[in-house]
Amino acid sequence: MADAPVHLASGKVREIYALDDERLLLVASDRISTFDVILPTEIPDKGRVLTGLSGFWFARTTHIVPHHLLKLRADGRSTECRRLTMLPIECVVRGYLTGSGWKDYVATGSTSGHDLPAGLVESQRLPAPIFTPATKAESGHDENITRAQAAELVGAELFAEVERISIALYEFAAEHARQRGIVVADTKFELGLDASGALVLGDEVCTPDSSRFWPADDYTPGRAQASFDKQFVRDFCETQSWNKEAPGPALPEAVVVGTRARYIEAFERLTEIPFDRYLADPEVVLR
Ligand code: PZK
Repeated sequence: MADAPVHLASGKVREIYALDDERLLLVASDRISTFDVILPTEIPDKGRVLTGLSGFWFARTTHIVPHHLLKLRADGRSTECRRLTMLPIECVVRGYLTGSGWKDYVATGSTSGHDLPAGLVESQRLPAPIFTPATKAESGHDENITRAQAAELVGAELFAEVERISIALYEFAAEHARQRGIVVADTKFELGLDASGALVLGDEVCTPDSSRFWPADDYTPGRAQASFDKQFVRDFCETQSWNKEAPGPALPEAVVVGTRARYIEAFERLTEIPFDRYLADPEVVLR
């Protein structure tokens, strides 16, 4: 018999286990966070949607970079992956000016050392996607760093490759998504090195948790955009007298049902695979 997996770490909504010296098990829960707080109510199948989407992107981007995925388990939320030595930076790519990139721009006219044109408005599409690395904060918030700081952390040669790969991955996914009515405003990748020193894509890829997904049909520059996946949750939370500190409010059934439908809609639009087929055989996303 195989040994029971050893729990290594908990993310906000995922767990990571060691299978052996070479392999990890990533398990995506149905937990949901908003305003950085985990809510007491789960969204059924959310972890499966995110796991399936990541698998879909991994399988379709091997012309850009190899990935860590070895197997999608039958539960649809667990992936066996190769153990890597993760780089100490978050590889963030922004195609649109929002979140901390927008905040940095308003304060300084630049973000992560990219001098941007004057007069950009909130949520505006950038002339070209930019690489805006961040540090991995042990607890709490990642901090944007300049490209020069990131190059110091990983070395100039590796940095250049990481930047090129990250931009290429974002361009591929954002173009695919845009054709299917979803704007991927920005996204975060995690890359690592395998035993031979090759760069490998890890973590999750272009999911609603690692990216900002916006519905393309009401994209309007000059204001904040609705979230494709979490808008019902945010709208509900705004009706509550909640100070945005833990614990967050429990979600009504209608918000759970509506939000689950949005996750499944994102999955089906992007993969063009019925979610039921994914549940019957998760590895369908890899073909
Ligand atoms: C790794 N994380 C983040 C994910 C968590 C934390 N292939 C890999 N090799 C070595 N380490 C990691 C990976 C991956 N992916 C990823 N931390 C380590 C993370 C999920 C749950 F608690």
